[in-house]
Amino acid sequence: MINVIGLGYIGLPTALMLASHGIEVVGTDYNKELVNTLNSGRTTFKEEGLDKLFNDALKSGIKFTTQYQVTDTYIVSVPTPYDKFSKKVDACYVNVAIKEIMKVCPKGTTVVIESTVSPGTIDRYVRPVIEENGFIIGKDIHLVHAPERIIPGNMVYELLHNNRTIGADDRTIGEKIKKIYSSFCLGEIVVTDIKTAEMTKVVENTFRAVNIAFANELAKICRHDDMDVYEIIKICNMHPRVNILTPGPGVGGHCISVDPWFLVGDYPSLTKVIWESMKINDSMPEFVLERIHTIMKEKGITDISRVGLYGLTYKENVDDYRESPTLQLLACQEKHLAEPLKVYDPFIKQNIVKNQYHNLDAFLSDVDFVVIMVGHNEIKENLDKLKNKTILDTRKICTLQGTYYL
Ligand code: SAJ
Repeated sequence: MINVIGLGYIGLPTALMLASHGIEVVGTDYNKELVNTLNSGRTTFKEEGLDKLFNDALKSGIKFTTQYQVTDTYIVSVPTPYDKFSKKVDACYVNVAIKEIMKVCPKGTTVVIESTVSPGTIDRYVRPVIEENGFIIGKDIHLVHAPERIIPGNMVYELLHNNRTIGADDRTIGEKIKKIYSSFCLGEIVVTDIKTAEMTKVVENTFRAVNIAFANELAKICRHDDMDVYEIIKICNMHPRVNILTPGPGVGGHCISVDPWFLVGDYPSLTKVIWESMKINDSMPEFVLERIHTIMKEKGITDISRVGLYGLTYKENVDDYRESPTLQLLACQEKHLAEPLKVYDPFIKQNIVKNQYHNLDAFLSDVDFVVIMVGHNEIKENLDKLKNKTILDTRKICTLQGTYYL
């Protein structure tokens, strides 16, 4: 049996995938409400194919509980935030999980850490905790790091098809865990050591962050000198070795906007490009705010209460709003003591900010200037409703005449 610890965006789909491929799985989370929701037959977030996977896993007998189980294999998928001041990874949730596992696990257990951690985290923060509790690593507890790579918005497909990395102290244990993931994973699974696995995951997300920052910097240069950044990127990308990403209103989510900071925190004198890239990405919400004010002046719009932000999530067609550019923009506005702009997002049902709407038509009837912060399918299918409005499109999805871009 496998006990999956942490039933969030990664732990839940992983547990469901294992269960629906014939493995006995118990999912554990400290959050009672979340466990109750799952036990009442409902998933806790929206994702293409997740409900079907959930039903398959239920039929296969998956269980959800707040209790840690007595078993020989644990998969830990808990958050790893970064310390805002030191920028270093904060492994406190991983350590809580390890301590709880040690209270119940039999000798010879394998603990697989899926949570993203910076290189050396397991050496520095996890091994000492295990040893302090009298366990011998490699005998009483085997350690494995198997970072995930799935992208929100396409998680179920990517869980099945992405290549994976497994880092282990002991190759035989690595191969044993590879066999478990191979029960559903159609991609190639590479077995390596733990520190290499830690580094590859952080590097992958840092690569993307740096490349998004490059696109964002181009957007700023082009705005400064009145050039069309999208046309320029389109043409550049026709070169066989150039593939520039898309500028946007900022970088959100719990991965690309977080993981590169781990490297900055651990190697401050060696991470100039990464540090600058993170700063550029973080500056984008304020850049959008400045664009809003410039356009208002140009169009003679004086009433800021008639300006609205479309989209609150960190990207299109997901319901995750952690670190979202819209929240960053609102925080920036708050610094200037301004009344928050009106906001609407079809994916966010609860009230999380002031002046939030829950219906597109009601939102549109209260604003004259719409800022598209997220390119959800809903707005793509309703662009005709934006006719006669002033539009700032930060995602380049709107082709209506007169639309402003980044
Ligand atoms: N963004 C841009 N321009 C782009 C691409 C993205 O502005 O060209 C923005 C998005 O709007 C969003 C942010 O960047 O705000 C991040 O979105 P994303 O779609 O690039 O990535 P995530 O954070 O949803 O998922 C990433 C993925 N990592 C990589 O592609 C290297 C995913 O594979 C990882 O599993 C995930 O992080 C994770 O959990 O670490």
